[in-house]
Amino acid sequence: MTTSQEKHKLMVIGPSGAGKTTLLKVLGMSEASPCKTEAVCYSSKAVDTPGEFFEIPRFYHALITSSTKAHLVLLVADPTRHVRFPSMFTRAIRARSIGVVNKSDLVSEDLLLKAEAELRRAGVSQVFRVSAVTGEGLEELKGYMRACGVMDQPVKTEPAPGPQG
Ligand SMILES: Nc1nc2c(ncn2[C@@H]2O[C@H](COP(=O)(O)OP(=O)(O)OP(=O)(O)O)[C@@H](O)[C@H]2O)c(=O)[nH]1
Ligand SMILES: [Mg+2]
Repeated sequence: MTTSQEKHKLMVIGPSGAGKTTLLKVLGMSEASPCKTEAVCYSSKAVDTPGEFFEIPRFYHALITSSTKAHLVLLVADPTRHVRFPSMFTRAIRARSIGVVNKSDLVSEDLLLKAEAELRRAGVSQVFRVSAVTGEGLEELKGYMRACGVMDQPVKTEPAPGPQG
């Protein structure tokens, strides 16, 4: 049985080197160091997946099965390298999916648009542009994640009490 806590996981899927593990880390969803991800990796808040599982169709079943544990899937594209996304890939995924074009710090508008078009081909209707390195676009993405319940609301700090007496 899946508990509600297990269900509130963020999952990342996308080509090798797209920055999935780095993104999870900067979003505060994983402690893992961004080195090569070799297997599907579950943590308390996230499901990280190896790029090869997206690039080699015989591994799709592992992504589909793991997606049952996720509440939100980020389909991550790397605009520095053209990778074809399977048409309507998201139909097989068992959770809400959105697109993320990462590495927005590295490429021109033209390449960002191409990566976004690939994500839309894969079936996402919403795409965020971010850079896991500069932080660009991350606040918008976090806002979406909060609305989906996969990230806690920011803690409101009370104003410090004034001097007593
Ligand atoms: N410039 C730039 N580099 C990035 C960004 N995000 C990740 N990287 C770099 O891209 C490389 C790959 O990042 P990872 O997070 O390991 O990529 P991954 O998608 O998890 O790769 P696999 O585990 O092999 O599937 C690392 O050197 C990161 O520092 C980004 O937004 N901008
Ligand atoms: Mg990784």
